[in-house]
Amino acid sequence: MLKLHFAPNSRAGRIVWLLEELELPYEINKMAFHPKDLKSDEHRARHPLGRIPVLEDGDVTIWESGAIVEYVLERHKKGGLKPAADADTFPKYLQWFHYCEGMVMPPVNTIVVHTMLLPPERRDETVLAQAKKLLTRAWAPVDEDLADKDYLIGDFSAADIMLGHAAFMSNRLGCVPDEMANLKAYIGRIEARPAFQTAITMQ
Ligand SMILES: N[C@@H](CCC(=O)N[C@@H](CS)C(=O)NCC(=O)O)C(=O)O
Repeated sequence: MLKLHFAPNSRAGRIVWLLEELELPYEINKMAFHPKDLKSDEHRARHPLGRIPVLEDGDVTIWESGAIVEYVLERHKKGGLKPAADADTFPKYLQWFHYCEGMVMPPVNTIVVHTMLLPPERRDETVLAQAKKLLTRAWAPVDEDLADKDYLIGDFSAADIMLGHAAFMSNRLGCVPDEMANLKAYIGRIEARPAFQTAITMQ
């Protein structure tokens, strides 16, 4: 059975969400989002940097949330969540899927570091303000693209699992302004999905 190494309020939620959407059986190793668990020898043996998510599937151990999503879709998908390579929506699917870790998550990481992870005396307001500006700016093309559709390529897809999760996180950080009405409505649709609820409330 698939085994997910997980901690709450993290990208590991993307994988729970995916597995729930696909109705695949899985087990979870719940860890604390804390160095005592993530940087333990046991977890570093799974992921050299002591990060999550990590997925185990028999002899396979794989990390990087996007790679895990692709892996599960290719090896275990029970239909859908990814358009065929010759579909009109395929380029956009790839674009938004990779925009998540490529463009959106770097400023999210900086914001989390300078609001939560660093001790107050090492937090830098200038770096924080710049990251917030960058993050808000990164959402503008997504907001624009969502003007005429419910999800990133029309139908719900794994691109929504990546970028939709990042949108939810960014909104929680206060970096999705009200003027981005399409994006706000999109986040509402994401939040209403039962599989997302399961993932996001898992502790
Ligand atoms: N690009 C990686 C990022 C993995 C990552 O940094 N995960 C965070 C949680 S969202 C983590 O494990 N942080 C613990 C740490 O930095 O020590 C992915 O998408 O899986």
